[in-house]
Amino acid sequence: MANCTAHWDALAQNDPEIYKAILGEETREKKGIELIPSENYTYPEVFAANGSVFTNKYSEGYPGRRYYGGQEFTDIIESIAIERAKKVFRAGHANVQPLSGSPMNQAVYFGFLKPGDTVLAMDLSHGGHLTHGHPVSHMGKVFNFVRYKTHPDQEGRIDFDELMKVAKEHNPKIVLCGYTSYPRDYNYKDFKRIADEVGALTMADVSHIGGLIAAGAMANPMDYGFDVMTTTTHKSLRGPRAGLIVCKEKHKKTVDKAVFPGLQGGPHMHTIAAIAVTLGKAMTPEFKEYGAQTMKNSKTLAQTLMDGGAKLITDGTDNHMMVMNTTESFNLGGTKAEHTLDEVSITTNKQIIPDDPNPPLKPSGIRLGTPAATTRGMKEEDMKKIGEWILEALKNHDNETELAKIKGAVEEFCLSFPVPGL
Ligand code: DSN
Repeated sequence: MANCTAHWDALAQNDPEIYKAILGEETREKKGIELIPSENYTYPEVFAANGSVFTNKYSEGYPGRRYYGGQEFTDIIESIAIERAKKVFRAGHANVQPLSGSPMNQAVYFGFLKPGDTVLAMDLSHGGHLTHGHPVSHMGKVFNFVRYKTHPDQEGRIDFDELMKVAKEHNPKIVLCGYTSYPRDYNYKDFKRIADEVGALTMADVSHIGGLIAAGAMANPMDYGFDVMTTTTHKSLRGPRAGLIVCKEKHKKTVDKAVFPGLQGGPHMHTIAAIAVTLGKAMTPEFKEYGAQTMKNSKTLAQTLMDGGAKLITDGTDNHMMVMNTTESFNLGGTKAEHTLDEVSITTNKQIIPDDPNPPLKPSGIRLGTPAATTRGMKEEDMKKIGEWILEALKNHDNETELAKIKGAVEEFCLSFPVPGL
């Protein structure tokens, strides 16, 4: 078996600059509270699989149909990963080769659409993602994306009347339900009804909540008859950095051909081994508990922030995340708010809010979420403390003494919550 200690010794000796930066990142991850909703701490078993000999192997094709020899073990791990993904997400077929979130979504578009075809997706400032057709993305240049939005008066929920109107007007080929900053539940039933009415395919990009779906803490679009679902594997799912696609059995050929040879070459077999491990973990009672706790933590953090005077754009949360309008709450732009929290070892990210008058690098808010903190074992009472520290830090953003005091308390608190695998 590969000797991990020898690997680290070799790196320390032969490339101390890189080794030191890795150690620095380990320390940063241990002593701070990670609240970026798309980040998480993975399992020791995932580190092992990800750093394994599969890094050495080329395996274009799919199990039993490869373009290179020596595939007896790659076929085993990819077949296991496929079967586990099908089981976890109750899907007819799974493709575990997408290298990450962007190629995963691109493969779906290229598989099902022709250039110029129309996709109906969420407006970017209301929670959509770059790969849902932002004009700066290649996808936005190749396909015609039309938009739906959230409703400002209904706790930020999707405006389904508007969605139906836009769908009827544009006859999209795909109706896409998926977000990167939408704190409400995804209403799959209404999406399916509207897509059926205009004869469109249904696609869900559940990258943020894939783990919560696997844990049974949130609804699964495949149970509502969706055609395709995509998810990254490193967010709430707690796996390696990658993506996967599940779909109805009848779409197997389209999806597989779109990923390889359509878009990608050699799959990253070390990552696929780690995805298989992740999906094995996702089937355990502990993971079910993790999903439920992540949601409870999110609700508690949101309530603590709102009780302390913070304006959340949806006045609450139905999932693992929340978006705070820091400009309205504390007269503090999102960039300054993010930096202030960095100063007290609480990591968040600046975030545009619906129809933000400010640009993405200087937006009006921040985004926070609980998957990573929950992985470390933090519970509701810890969320209350964290919420109080956030409020204190934002209110005292120009008081260095106060910020230093909060940072000390945060770092001491973190010591009692070990990071898995470190
Ligand atoms: N970067 C991811 C996020 O933070 O939501 C999406 O790709």
